[in-house]
Amino acid sequence: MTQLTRRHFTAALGASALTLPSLRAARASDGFVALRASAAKAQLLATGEPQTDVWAYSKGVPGPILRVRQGERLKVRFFNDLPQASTVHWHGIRIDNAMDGVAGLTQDAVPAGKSFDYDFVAPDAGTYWYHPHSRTWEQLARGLYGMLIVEEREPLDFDLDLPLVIDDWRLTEQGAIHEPSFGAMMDKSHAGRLGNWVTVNGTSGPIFKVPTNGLVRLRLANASNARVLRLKTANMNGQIIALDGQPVSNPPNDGDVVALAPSQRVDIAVRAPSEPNSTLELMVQGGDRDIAVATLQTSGPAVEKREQPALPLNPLPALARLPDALQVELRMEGGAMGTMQEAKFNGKVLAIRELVRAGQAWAFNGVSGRTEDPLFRARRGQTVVVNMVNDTAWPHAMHFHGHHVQVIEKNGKPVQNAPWRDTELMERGEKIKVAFPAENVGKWMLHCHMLEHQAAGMATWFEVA
Ligand SMILES: [Cu+2]
Repeated sequence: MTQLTRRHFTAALGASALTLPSLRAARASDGFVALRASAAKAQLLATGEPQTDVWAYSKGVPGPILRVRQGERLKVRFFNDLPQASTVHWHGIRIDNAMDGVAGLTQDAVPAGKSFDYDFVAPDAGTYWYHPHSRTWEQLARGLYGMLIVEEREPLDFDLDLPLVIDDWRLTEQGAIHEPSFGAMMDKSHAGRLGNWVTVNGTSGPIFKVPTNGLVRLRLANASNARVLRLKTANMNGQIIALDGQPVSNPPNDGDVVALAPSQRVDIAVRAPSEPNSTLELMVQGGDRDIAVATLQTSGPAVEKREQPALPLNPLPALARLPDALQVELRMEGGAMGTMQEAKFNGKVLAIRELVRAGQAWAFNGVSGRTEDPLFRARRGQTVVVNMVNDTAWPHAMHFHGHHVQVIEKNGKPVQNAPWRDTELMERGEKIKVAFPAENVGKWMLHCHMLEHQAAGMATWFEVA
């Protein structure tokens, strides 16, 4: 990793176990849970070092864990006490379109001082998260995110359910959020806003107590603006059981590294050591060395060993016959070291120099940024195949709203039984065909989740009618 400092390691020592508040009990009489975005302080650096001024949901980084049972209704009253407009997007949920939280597409941004009621059913069990979809590149980087856990209809037999949100912050030496670089073209046109400080659940190098010999369900989410986290799982002897909320039976095996792109999630079943006070470290691959970002420490007498439960599949619609599918081309262009000469922006063709002056650096099919017309319109129930070509020198994390998609072809080779994901990581130069049944009516974003890329042009939308 480029800029992670030595201090990170020392800061890791001495942090104690911490649990996140859950809002399950805190409901108003009308069933709404309050979620308030405001300025707050967070101890991102080690204890004793300065606190950081952040923006947070209900004063916490991350915000409260929202838990709901599969098929049940989640009602959240969002209050905006930020100095700017905001929304809440429920990432990965196959949601009612009006509740998707995209400013300017599915709702007006909620002005400062106002509130908005989100009210929806979560059809799929799994690990999801929430964050703003308005100036996301700034609001997420300032600390606005939280986990959304949809529990299986029948509780699964794990000894511990442990949601961990990993974030990559860009901080000054005093621990302040680095503000001068917000929106910097250097970040927009390269890898995005990479940070220099990693936290897990808002703490640097936390230690989590886990039951000795217990079976732990780790729910990992990447809340970084742009950093792809490459998790090393070999030392944990863990098994991937879900990706982006959806259970997987044949997890991708790429050595022992799990690439977690911005916004992606992975659930890992981990068997804790059978001796008390033993530790397992969650390692992230760095440039020249690996970094322990969190520690699991066994505590208490050994619990009886239990069988690992299988995750029940979610009711995803099946893919209809592909020969009848709507075929969509999506060529990704631009960025530093790219070949893009010009692109259309706000209806006008601009040469690359003019684009950059307008804060843009990327394009889909020669068009930079969201337009009046969608990339494509699909009929409800129609299978859509999107042929995504990454004609840039950078990786991208392509996020589909309201749907999960399946890779059917990679670099010209057919792929069988790929996992269903809401975000696909594409390495430079890669070509990926994804397919999905367009079953969810409405207007849906399709964008890169490296947030500076999204802000600089890598954003479009599609409509299901
Ligand atoms: Cu990107």
